[in-house]
Amino acid sequence: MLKPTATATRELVSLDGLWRFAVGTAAGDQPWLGPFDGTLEAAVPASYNDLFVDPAIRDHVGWVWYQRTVRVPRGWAGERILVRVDAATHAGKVYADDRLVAEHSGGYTPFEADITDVVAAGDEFRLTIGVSNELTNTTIPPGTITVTPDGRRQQKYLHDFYNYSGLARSVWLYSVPPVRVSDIAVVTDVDGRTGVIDYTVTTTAPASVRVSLRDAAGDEVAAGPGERGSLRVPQVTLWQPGRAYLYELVVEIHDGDTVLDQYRMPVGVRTVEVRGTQFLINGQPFYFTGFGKHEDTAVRGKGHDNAYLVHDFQLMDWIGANSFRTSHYPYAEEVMDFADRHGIVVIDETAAVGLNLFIEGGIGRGDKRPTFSPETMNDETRNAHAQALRELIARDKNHPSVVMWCVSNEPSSIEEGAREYFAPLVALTRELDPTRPVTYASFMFATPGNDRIADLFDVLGLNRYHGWYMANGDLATAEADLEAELTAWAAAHGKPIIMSEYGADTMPGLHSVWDIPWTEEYQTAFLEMHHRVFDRIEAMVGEHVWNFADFRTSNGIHRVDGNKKGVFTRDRLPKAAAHMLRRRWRQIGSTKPQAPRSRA
Ligand code: BDP
Repeated sequence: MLKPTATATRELVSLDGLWRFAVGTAAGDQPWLGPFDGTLEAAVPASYNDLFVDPAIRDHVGWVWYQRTVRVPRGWAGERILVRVDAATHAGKVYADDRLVAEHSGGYTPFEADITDVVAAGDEFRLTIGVSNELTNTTIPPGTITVTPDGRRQQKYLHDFYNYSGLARSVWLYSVPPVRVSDIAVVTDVDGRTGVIDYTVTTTAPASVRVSLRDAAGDEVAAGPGERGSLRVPQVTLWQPGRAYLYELVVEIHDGDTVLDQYRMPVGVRTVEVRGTQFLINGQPFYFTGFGKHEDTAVRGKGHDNAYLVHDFQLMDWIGANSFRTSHYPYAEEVMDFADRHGIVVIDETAAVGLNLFIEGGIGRGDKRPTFSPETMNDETRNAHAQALRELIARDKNHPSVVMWCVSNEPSSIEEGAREYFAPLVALTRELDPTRPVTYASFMFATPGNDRIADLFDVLGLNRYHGWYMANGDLATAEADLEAELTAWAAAHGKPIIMSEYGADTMPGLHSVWDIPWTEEYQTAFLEMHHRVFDRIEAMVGEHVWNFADFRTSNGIHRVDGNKKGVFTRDRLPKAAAHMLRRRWRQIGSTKPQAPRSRA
């Protein structure tokens, strides 16, 4: 799905700002039929939960409503007119005046409505968007709705981060020509010093297509006619981690000399490959350093914010991180574009987090129901998961920064039914994108002996908490356990391993000369212990600390004002461990560190 953009033939109006807002039935039974009662207004983009002080809004389970008046630019007569919602978490319904024009499930991927037949150029219309935060056993991510004895509906879920909801990303009104480019797919390769760009253009009607590739100076370096083809760029400048270089692909539809449509897209030329226990980018072994992140800030919740985008990437640069994982859902497209432009490598994850009744919310034993069964994660769940994969890959397939798809975070891969659930999803991922490796982040109770799905994947992602949830406060035991575990995984599969999560909750300002959990010294010693072990294991190809920053969670006795495993606080101040990571990562760059030779 193409990102809306302004070109010679397309226009774009941002609908971000303040919208009228109402919760549940406060807006009436059919809120789209007229202006809401009440005076609430909500910011878009932002999660709505923390904007208000009313707990009834924060804890509401079900639909909320956003509304505003929109004027269609008068020059748009004869064009197709669309509304694009970058994200409605977790389900959305769009109404133009009284008419339902789009519905969508899945909280982190975009959808759009063609409203050409409902509105007119130059006129105003009422745009109403309903957003539901409900999670069930057939949504991705899954959850359960319970009712308290006094009749309150409560949303439970199997992940720890807070269930922020609303219009957390931008909403757009845009125009496109009737005959237009509806999709573009590029796959890049390198042949000696020549870059190869295979492209496929999809159009809404048979049309004469021409593509042109411009370098960063704007000079055409390759061109071709037709809906598909292969462009060759002699002396190509590659997209490299830390050294991004982007060409621009200009796709045009012509009728004689008239340009009917034009779309412009950045393209980075790079290759990705798994060979043995190595992860190669442009043929060079790549060692991932960085974080699992969250889209999470005070007040705006998961609302996209360009200031935090810039600042987070500045901090990743400061600390020497070369990569991150979009734990635990697809991030805003602005983030992916920024990673493309700044050479940050991304592992792109679906919102399939919490497919696990064996653990709940990270720790603690859950109930004994099976995770995969008709009553729990079933065929319908898998269909929703497949749809989430389709939409993720449709949206992000052209980003050079994305080097791997992550199908799920911490599924109960040890239970009966896990393989039947995951094998078709991995096959679907490979069919949709044969070029990128596929991974999953495995949970701490999975071992090479009991895990049923690891062999389906190219790279093993391990989320492990030796020294935190296990052997808490005992780093000597943790070190031995971690080394034994990594050695066993490496021996069992002969695949590259990324530590996709390791981290310790840390309260900034707590200090100790001993190994006392929650202190800044403990977080540092905990991470250093991991690094010693990683450097001794050949199959390790990366380390992603959990988490970049502290983040909001649902309530629970093991959470103090949220999850505190951040290397930065929620307002992005460094804890002591940040300085240690900075020394290590800036020194190693993207090259796997070698363990110092033993002093035998
Ligand atoms: C892991 C989850 C992650 C949690 C983390 C934790 O993947 O989302 O935040 O544990 O408990 O199980 O800190």
